[in-house]
Amino acid sequence: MRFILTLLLGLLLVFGIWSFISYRDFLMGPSPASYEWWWPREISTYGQDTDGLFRLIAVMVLVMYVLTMGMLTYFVFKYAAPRQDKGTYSHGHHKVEMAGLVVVSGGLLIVVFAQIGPWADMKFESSFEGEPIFAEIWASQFDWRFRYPGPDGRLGTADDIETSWELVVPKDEKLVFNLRSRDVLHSFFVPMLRLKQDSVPGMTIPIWFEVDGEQHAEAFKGQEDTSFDIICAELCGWGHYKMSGRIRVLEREDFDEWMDGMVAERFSNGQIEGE
Ligand SMILES: [Cu+2]
Repeated sequence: MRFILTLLLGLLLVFGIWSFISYRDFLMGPSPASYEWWWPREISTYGQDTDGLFRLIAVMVLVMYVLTMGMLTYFVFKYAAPRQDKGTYSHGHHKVEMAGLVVVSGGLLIVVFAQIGPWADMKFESSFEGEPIFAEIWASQFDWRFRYPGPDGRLGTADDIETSWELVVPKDEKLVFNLRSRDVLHSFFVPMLRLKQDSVPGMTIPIWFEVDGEQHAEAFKGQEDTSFDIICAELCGWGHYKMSGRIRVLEREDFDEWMDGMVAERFSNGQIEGE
């Protein structure tokens, strides 16, 4: 029994490390070429920071896992040995417990300080102050809708352009969006941009991203479809599973052309107010 238990725990330890390293075979199935370790490739300007944090935490978790599983395996083996002596009562070891606490707190402090910069860059308004709102992103059960300001450059007017499913954006520009919800909590998640933000009914939450043109071209080299996924990352109701969308990235000129086409299509009978 002792040997079987030890063997099983040891196998679990090895399997844990194996699945951590070759996660694709366990979690992702056959992955598209644009996948890296644990993630699709990042193509946004702050993607490297997010990945750096992810790797840091992942490695810390791996170390803790190996340490605790290794100790568990060893102690199960050691203390399951048949012995003649009586059981003893132990009140623990103060110094060892303190050392464990200090190590764990130290690890958490490293994470705390490592994330301050990237978090501020991604979430604080100071990093996009003064930038105009590029578009509104509306979440509702169960789709994404995008509202552009239209020719007058102002949101909430008669010439606004609304699209659903597909968000079209220019590359290499810092774009600020207002994220809003029509009904319940949703979460706007774009894995390739390393962007995730809850949308909350009654709140207007500004978010931003900038698609790095070179990285985008690199990630989709040789592929016809260069758009990528939007996912709802908040269980928002029965249709949560189908609440998806795409982001299509264009050069600025092509984007303007696309926008002109949208305007022409919507208002071809000259119905924009004031015209
Ligand atoms: Cu949702």
